[in-house]
Amino acid sequence: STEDRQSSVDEDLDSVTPPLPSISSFRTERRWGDTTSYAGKKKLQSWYQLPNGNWELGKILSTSVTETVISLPNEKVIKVKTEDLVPANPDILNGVDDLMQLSYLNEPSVLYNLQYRYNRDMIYTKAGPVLVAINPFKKVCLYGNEYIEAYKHKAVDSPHVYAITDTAIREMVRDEVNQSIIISGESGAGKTETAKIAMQYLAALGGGSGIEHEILKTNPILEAFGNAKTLRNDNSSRFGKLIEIHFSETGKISGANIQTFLLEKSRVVQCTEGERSYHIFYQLCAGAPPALREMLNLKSADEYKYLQQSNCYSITGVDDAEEFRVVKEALDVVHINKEDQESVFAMLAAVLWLGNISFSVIDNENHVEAVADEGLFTVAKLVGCCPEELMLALSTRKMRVGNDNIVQKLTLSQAVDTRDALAKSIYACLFEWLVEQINKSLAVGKRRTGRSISILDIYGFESFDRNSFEQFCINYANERLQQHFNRHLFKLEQEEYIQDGIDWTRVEFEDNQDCLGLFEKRPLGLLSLLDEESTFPNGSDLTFANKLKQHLSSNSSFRGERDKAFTISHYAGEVTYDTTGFLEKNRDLLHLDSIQLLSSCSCHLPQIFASSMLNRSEKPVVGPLHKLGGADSQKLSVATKFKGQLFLLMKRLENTTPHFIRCIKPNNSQSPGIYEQGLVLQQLRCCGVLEVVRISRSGFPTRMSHQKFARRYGFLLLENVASQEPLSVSVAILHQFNILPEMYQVGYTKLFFRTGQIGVLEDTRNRTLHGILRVQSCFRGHQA
Ligand code: AD9
Ligand code: MG
Repeated sequence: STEDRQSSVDEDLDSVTPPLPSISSFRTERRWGDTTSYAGKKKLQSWYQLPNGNWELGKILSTSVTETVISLPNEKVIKVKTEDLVPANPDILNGVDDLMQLSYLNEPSVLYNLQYRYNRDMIYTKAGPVLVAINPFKKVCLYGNEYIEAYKHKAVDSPHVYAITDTAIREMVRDEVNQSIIISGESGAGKTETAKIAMQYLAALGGGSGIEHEILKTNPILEAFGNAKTLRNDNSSRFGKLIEIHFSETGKISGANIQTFLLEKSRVVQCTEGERSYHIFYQLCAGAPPALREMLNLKSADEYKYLQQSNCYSITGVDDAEEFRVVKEALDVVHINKEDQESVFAMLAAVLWLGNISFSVIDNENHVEAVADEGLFTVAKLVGCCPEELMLALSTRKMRVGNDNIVQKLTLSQAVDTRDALAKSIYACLFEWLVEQINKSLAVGKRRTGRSISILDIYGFESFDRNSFEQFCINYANERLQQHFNRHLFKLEQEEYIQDGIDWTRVEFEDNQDCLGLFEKRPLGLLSLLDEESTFPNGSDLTFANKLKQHLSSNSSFRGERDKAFTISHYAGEVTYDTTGFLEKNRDLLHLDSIQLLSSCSCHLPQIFASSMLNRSEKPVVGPLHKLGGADSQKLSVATKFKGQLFLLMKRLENTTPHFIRCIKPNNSQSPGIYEQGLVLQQLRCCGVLEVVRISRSGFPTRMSHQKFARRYGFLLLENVASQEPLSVSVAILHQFNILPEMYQVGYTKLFFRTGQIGVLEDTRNRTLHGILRVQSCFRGHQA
């Protein structure tokens, strides 16, 4: 409710009813602090920023226009410039469960409020319509059946994922509109856990048909195949996910559908020190029973080159063998039969063994040939082809020159790239195929009602020391989601203004359309230029970077940098991208030879993969490439495919009522109890929480009904007003205090104020009240 964002202060102060303050005012005084020196002073405490950037709460000892003396929590007393102080909220507002209730909505106050709650395991806080969730990095006692029941029956109303999910269900039923729960935040902030908590609530409320168990079991499968240990998160999702849960007319779950985005395939073949490849590889190596081991010629994880590079095989507290059993059980639940499961494991083993295939130089032009060793034979057996064909596919490339077919031998680096591209493609196809099978199993029954709740768990904004193509795509997605977020909030605000007859054209909102345009404009946008350059056989990262500088430098969100780099000014901050590898990653070529090899295999999965690759290559977007470059397959570029997915996603989301959850990571060490202010602040900026605050401030954020306003400030009037009607009294007050016309608006039922306007009135009111109190206490003193 935005009726009055200062409500808790008001209620407290309202207990002092003018003009005759009663004894109950004593309670109020005590809570507000030292009353003897209160009169004439505006604030008791203020935020002071230490040189290290952290904010400390200072008690004000004395103050003038230029200088203020404060005492800090460590008892130190210092003299500071008054203008450097940022107002702090009264203690009574400590830990409010909606940030909008704070009288002062500045950064330190927001940070402090979240920290206050976090220290008490209250990890959820509202910021107006948004739910902020701070990762506790420990078990907190907030979940399970008791809590679900409590939220279901509205026995509790503190902010929670359950509460927001409950609202989604109710609004779906009430308005007959599909709902979405949009979860964002940076790596390790708790998005995936939050999504699971929301699913748990949906399953509990909409369960009954049995399909909810299947839906919950998709989590261990997707996490095994799509999550990996990274330096930021032991269980990091390397793909984005939208799960749409369908409901029947009676409110029961009737099915679901999962869509995934941009799996990080490069991890399969290369991985940074201390990180791991996808969990499933280690689970298979640790947990496969003897018969399966023998069939796949499986070794332990540390015998595979792909897994060796990062020198990390286990995760503290995780038993990969046990996880393997969990995944197998989950595969059973989603109806993937034993035979298919075996094929899946065979593909995984094939990928691992591919990495062990090595090459030897065969001539003095550095051409190579795959070595006919255990690796080569095992891969051939696992995919069902003859070893010679595999050898050829990895060491040569068929080309068409004019009307002739020629065979070109590959150099070592070309051969390694070909091998790795094959491994990546097999894995990515396997992932897609699994999702497809899961979707078949979860398919919505015939009696579709069209009602659904979608949960989006997608990578948040990323800004590292070195940012590449992946960050480019991810941040583009976030730019789109941010626009969706802004427009939604804007709409909410606008509706409230219109409802109360306020001229909302005077409310200004910033949009990130400029930055989105920079990506999407055709032909001179980042994505178009990238695709264009990707089609040129002589295009390189350098020519791409130069082209960007040539065409985009006039755009205010773009800046060319030295060394093939460029900077984009995102809503969440500037990010500099290094174009190294952009073209190759965008082209993501798999040679036709490899596709042909897969399609000739006797096992059914490789055949399916090959045909899905060929199907995709039918749409020639990265066009002229094959004509110039040989027999390479045509296909959609990665960026274009992603853009298409994103457009469909946005279209789907636009037809839903959104609910936003912003996950925050309180520290970088994945440990409980540590709250790093700077880190949190930066995330609050990136995920738009401070934007919510800003948007609400840029409008008329303080609202008060005519009655309440008249009651609260009426006694300050110096002259009698002819009418006692609340609106007349209110207008008289506004005039007496010279509140400028552009600083407020009069609605049908409420008065709307710009930020800070009510402060003047509050100060006068408080001074007047304390004057009255002092007179009274003097009076009482005399009597005694
Ligand atoms: V990534 O972008 O996929 O790398 P996420 O998904 O944002 O990331 P994730 O949900 O995986 O983060 O959370 C990281 C870890 O934080 C989990 O493995 C838990 O150990 C921990 N976590 C997150 N949320 C909670 C929670 N509500 N309660 C307890 C939590 N632990
Ligand atoms: Mg995740």
